[in-house]
Amino acid sequence: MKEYYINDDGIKLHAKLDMPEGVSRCPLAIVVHGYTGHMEETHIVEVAKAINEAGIATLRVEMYGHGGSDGEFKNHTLYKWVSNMLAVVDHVSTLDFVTDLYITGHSQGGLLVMLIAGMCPDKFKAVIPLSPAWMIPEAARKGELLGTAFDPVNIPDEILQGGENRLSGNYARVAQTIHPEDEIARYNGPVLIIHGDKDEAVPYEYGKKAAELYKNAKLVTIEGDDHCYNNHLDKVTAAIKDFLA
Ligand code: FER
Repeated sequence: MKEYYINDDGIKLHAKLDMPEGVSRCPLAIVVHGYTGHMEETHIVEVAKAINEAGIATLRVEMYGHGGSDGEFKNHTLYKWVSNMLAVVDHVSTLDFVTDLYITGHSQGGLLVMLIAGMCPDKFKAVIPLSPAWMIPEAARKGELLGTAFDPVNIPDEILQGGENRLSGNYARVAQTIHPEDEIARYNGPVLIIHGDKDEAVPYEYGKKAAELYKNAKLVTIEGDDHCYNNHLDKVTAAIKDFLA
């Protein structure tokens, strides 16, 4: 494992590179966490391991305001994450050992994967949104995020208050301008979507709908599983290995 930082115009992004065994050149998959997440969460670690076992290097990265990267959680927005991820894509494009690129991300990281795939449709051999939270922009336009209501026109300075997970109104201002359907339409490559049908945070219907909208998507439903695959993570990793084989 190699640990280092990727620079997004002065913002340091924490990264860990893991190589599969016994290869000098191989594909690489970028792996990203969700909202309040980080690279050591069990589902992120296990997904990365499965990808390594498929002979593909992984670069786990943490976005603005998360894990060991720069920035305060309350100031993170999807634009900052998009800027961060474009810097990560630029970085991995300079790595000599890399033959092909993949990208996977969980929840808000799955939404990020969908946006980046639309922006860089030429870069990836396939993309893997996991339980993608692509309802966030629509929810921000309606004025309800994480079960908390706010005025979507007169957005308050903070939309979530108190505790560690305070969140600036700018999160909602940014999210309101994002239209994931447009980015879905811009990516024609292979897509694997994995979603638990008992997801309490991102309704399963969004995974299903995204798989219908993509031109070339496969949906794997994890029956009886929740947002972070606490019941059947083995089925998630098996589906990823199967798809990459
Ligand atoms: C929301 C629902 C889900 C939301 C964020 C999420 C900020 C993200 C979940 C995740 O990334 O795990 O209303 O608002």
